[in-house]
Amino acid sequence: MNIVFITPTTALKRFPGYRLAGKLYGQPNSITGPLILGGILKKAGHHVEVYEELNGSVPYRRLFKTTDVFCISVMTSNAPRGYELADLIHEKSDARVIMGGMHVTTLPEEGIRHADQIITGEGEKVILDVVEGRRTEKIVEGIPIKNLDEVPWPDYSILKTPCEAANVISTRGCPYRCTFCTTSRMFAPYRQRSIDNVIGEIRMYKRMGFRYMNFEDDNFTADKERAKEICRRMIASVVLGLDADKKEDIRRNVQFAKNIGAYQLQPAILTPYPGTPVYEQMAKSGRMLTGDWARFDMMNVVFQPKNMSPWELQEEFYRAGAYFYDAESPDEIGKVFGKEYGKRRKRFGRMARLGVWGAHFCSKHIKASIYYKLRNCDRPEPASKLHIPLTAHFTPTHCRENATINQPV
Ligand code: B12
Ligand code: SF4
Repeated sequence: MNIVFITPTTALKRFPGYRLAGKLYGQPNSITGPLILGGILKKAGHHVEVYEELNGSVPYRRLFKTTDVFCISVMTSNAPRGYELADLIHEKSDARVIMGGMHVTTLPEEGIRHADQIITGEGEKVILDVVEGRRTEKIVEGIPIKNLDEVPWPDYSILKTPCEAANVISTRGCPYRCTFCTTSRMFAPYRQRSIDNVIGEIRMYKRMGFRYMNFEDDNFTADKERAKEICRRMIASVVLGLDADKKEDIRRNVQFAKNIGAYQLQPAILTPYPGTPVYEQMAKSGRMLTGDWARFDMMNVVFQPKNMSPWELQEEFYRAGAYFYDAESPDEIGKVFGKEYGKRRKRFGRMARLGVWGAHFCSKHIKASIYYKLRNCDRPEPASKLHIPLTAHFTPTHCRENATINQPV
């Protein structure tokens, strides 16, 4: 069979200017689920191609004619585009559409309105049976793999869109349960790969000629001794807008990331994802500002924060970027990581400042823009008006809440 995996993305992220900024921020890289699942299908004799809309264009016209099964990988912010694609595929071809990933694991009833079948949770153990027609239920529950060393390494030979960095994920899930976190629920329980297995994968990427590799574990330092053994931490990740957060706390966290000499800052606005306790809490107490999934990308405020207005939080996000990627930082980065990184940082800093300027401009002058609405919204819409589900649970039984909910670490 001809099988095509697509990881969709929003219209904004398909825009060439956005792709360019993404390249300056870091090397194009790929979500590994489709590469792992595609690799399993290829090994079973199928022809597989994998595309990421974020990184390049997809030859849909050709694919509509030649593909038997489309597999769409759906997270919350790309769900509307994923559904649009699924409807288009059904209209233009006879291919089947299977969906999987974070969002449809949480809300399979929403996804199944557009797909022929949904696989919830981890797909490795069931993908072949579903594609080859031995499992025909509309919603198939994926089974978490106990021994991660059994998972095949991602197969980059089937990836058709640009990719300069290989993603290494040495664990799945996290021992904690922050109330806003999707992945600790999606990939439960927390599991580690053996260090030998991880090193083997890294060696393979070196042989393949990858110059860059990213550790993309959700909580790489959960087991500090193990983390030290693999490599030293280079990326600082900060969540902005927790109920306990005041502006000073956010600024202190960003300052900390700068003080430790982190190469990259990934400021992320707290995003109440369906399936998390924070989502239910916000939806039920009427604090959600929108039900437009495309805005759930951790760069837009979609809820009413406790200690500041939505726009103030959005501004703190911009401030964090501007402060971290300031005009002096390229020199410091250049000294530690080399000239090439210094230059890259300089270009990224400029693009980031341009983006912030654009968002501010829209917030003041373009009434139809989301930024204008955010700046001028004084009160959230009641959830009933937003048409969002008030509760959403991961369907797999192993993911149901059974642990104490921890505060972020
Ligand atoms: C690497 C990564 C990226 C990379 C590459 C992703 C890409 N090109 O789209 C980059 C940096 C570019 C990125 C970008 C973004 N990301 Co990201 N990313 C990750 C990360 C860290 C690892 C992904 C991964 O490889 N996981 C491991 C593999 C094994 O899991 P998987 O891919 O989900 O696949 C398994 C299952 O989901 C399922 N499955 C997946 N796809 C399919 C498809 C089918 C048909 C089937 C049957 C099954 C199936 O089976 C797979 C095997 O078990 C995850 C966190 C995480 N732990 O997953 C966040 C994560 C997916 N990203 C997230 C977000 C928010 C984003 C951005 C919106 C960030 C932004 N502000 O722009 C963008 C959106 C990109 C887009 N496509 O629109 C969130 C999504 C939350 C949610 N509930 O939607 C996550 C979960 C991080 C988090 N902190 O919560 N991301
Ligand atoms: S520390 Fe919290 S946010 Fe980070 S992966 Fe673990 S549960 Fe999720």
